[in-house]
Amino acid sequence: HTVWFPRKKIDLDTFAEKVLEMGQDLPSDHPGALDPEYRKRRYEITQLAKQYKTGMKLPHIEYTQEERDTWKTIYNSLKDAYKGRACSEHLHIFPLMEKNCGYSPDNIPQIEDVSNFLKDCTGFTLRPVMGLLSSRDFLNAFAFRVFHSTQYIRHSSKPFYTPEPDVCHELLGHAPLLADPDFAEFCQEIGLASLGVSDDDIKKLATIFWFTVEFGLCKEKNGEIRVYGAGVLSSKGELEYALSGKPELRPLSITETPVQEYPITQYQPVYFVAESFKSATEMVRRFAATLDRKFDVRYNPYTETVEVL
Ligand code: H2B
Ligand code: FE
Repeated sequence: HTVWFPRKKIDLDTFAEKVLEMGQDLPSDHPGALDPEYRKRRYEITQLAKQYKTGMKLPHIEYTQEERDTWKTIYNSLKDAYKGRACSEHLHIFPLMEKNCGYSPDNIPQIEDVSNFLKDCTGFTLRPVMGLLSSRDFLNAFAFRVFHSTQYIRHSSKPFYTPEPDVCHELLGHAPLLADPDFAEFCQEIGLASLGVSDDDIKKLATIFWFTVEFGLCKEKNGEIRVYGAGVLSSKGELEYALSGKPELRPLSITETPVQEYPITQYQPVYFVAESFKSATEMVRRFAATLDRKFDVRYNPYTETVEVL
């Protein structure tokens, strides 16, 4: 039998209720678990995501002073660390976002402004989400150039740690690269490859995603190694560590990367280095061709639908 997958952008509305964990409630080891105020705030923001449907205005969040202070701490720590470490695309786009969509140490950008900016650059749009989605749902959305973004912020007691994606990870780590045409194409390629494949193949694609979009390193034109993965770009500590010579760096590989094991709560022992986003896209295409799927898919940007061939 075949696995269901979204054919139209509006089909993504069905994901809203299917959050894995930490959707409406928090596990006991979450830094905000014992703070009733934090839980109430997080609940409020996740409810807006739950109610969101395609075509609605993206939720506008009035962030509190405490939330903006947390953002500022992270923003300032990263801004310095980006120099000489973030890839050229990130370094080029970040100032454009400061100019065009409200990025600054004193302001948490609204996802609506970020989404509009991305739409103009690459056609990517953001949609609010309550928390972690399954790998399948999260990846499937990339076929439509849709990125699911949380809007709550981590707990103020631990500005440099979060066990789940938050607005800092999404907007500082992920969003800037989604404005780059080659990177956007790479993301969509993984998304298209993920439509209707087996759980085993989703796991491999999610692993490729982990070692690229989340923790990828790349080679600059001058041969220097830089960071483009959002998990690294949203952590000053890991930015320094990843390029310190301590972890093992390997070339991105169609055979090794999809099956490499990885820890999720500590710095990565292994990173994969991409030659370019274009070559990484080629690799995903070749990998997708090896998957057992009885049909081919193509995205039609005019109708915003996936065509099954
Ligand atoms: N869901 C959400 N909401 N944000 C993510 O960054 C995320 C996710 N990452 N689900 C996914 C899983 C990723 O680690 C891969 C595809 O499993
Ligand atoms: Fe992420």
